[in-house]
Amino acid sequence: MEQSFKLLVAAIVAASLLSVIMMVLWKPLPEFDLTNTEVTSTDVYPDKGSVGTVFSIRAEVASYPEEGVRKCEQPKEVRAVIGGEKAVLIDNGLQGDEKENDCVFGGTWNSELSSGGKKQVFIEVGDYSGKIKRKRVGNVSLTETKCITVSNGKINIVFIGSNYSDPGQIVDDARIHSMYLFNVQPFKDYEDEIKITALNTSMDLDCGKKQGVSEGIHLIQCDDTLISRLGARCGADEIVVLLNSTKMIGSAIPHAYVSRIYPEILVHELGHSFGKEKINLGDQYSYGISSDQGRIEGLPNCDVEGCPKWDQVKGTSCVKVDKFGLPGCTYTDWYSPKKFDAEGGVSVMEGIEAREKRVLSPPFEKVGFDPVSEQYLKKVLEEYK
Ligand SMILES: [Ca+2]
Ligand SMILES: [Zn+2]
Repeated sequence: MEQSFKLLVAAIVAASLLSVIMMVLWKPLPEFDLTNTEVTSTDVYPDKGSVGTVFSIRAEVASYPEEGVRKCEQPKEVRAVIGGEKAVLIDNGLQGDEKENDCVFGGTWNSELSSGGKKQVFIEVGDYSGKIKRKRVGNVSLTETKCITVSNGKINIVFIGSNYSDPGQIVDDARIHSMYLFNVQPFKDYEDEIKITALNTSMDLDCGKKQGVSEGIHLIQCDDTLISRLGARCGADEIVVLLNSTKMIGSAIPHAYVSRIYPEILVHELGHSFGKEKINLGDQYSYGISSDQGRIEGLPNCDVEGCPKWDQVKGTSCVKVDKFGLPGCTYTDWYSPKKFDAEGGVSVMEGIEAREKRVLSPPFEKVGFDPVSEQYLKKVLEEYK
């Protein structure tokens, strides 16, 4: 008798423990009624682009249980379906969807693995029983990313656009930039050897500012891994990144980056990036620090006192002061091959001052390289040939 009583107590204790555990583990399914749910406004940005473009999608999904009542409930899933590919949309305030739990769901779709063409866009809302409500909300057009030959030759300079709204625009831009470049020596002499390729993409190459050599100087930094991969697709020897911006900006290393409306700045940046070294030509203006404070070990167009590097090169000298009146060629203890001369052949590596403008069209500033820089670029071009 006592034995069975103990067993009974043990059984009751076990059963109540189990129910406590069950109560902790078991959560009721959220209440969600698909029948009253509507997909109202939607937004897909951009509405066209090249393969590889990341699209942002927003959709408003709300329940209308009775006249005049709008509720933000949590469906099991809200997703966009674009050309058969799915992108989950979330209402947590972190997906470009405005506030948390405000019926606006957001997410992104990376078109990298898609083919070109017109794609239908649907928004799907799923409930907890597996039912789905589907609404067609529009289309996006995807352009195949292609390497388009602008001019023929062996040394391949590939132009890649960042954030272009029209992927085809890059072809026209590459043509204008290269025509300008072919007016500058030594590129002029190598026009027949240089191939110009444009990659028609509207991808965002994630270009932003980063801190430069000194306070106040900003450089451009993009997703260079992606850029190198895109360039390799077109067999690039050199890559130029055109930014869809009208700001007077340019930067170099490892590629040349420039606003699409300033081919003058491109020549300067290409001076830095053109060639197989990490830094090729240097800035012929002073950074305000000496060479033992800096990280650059040597530059073909800057030299120590006496300038032994170019004492055999015609038309050069050994100049202490840059065009801003400061001593130095990159570093304060280095010298330039040519004295600044605003009238005559200004070396573009002294720093470029372009006229402020709004569009990519002539007149462009006349620029050139000094004999030492020109000779260096010629050597690089010969090595590529
Ligand atoms: Ca939201
Ligand atoms: Zn520079």
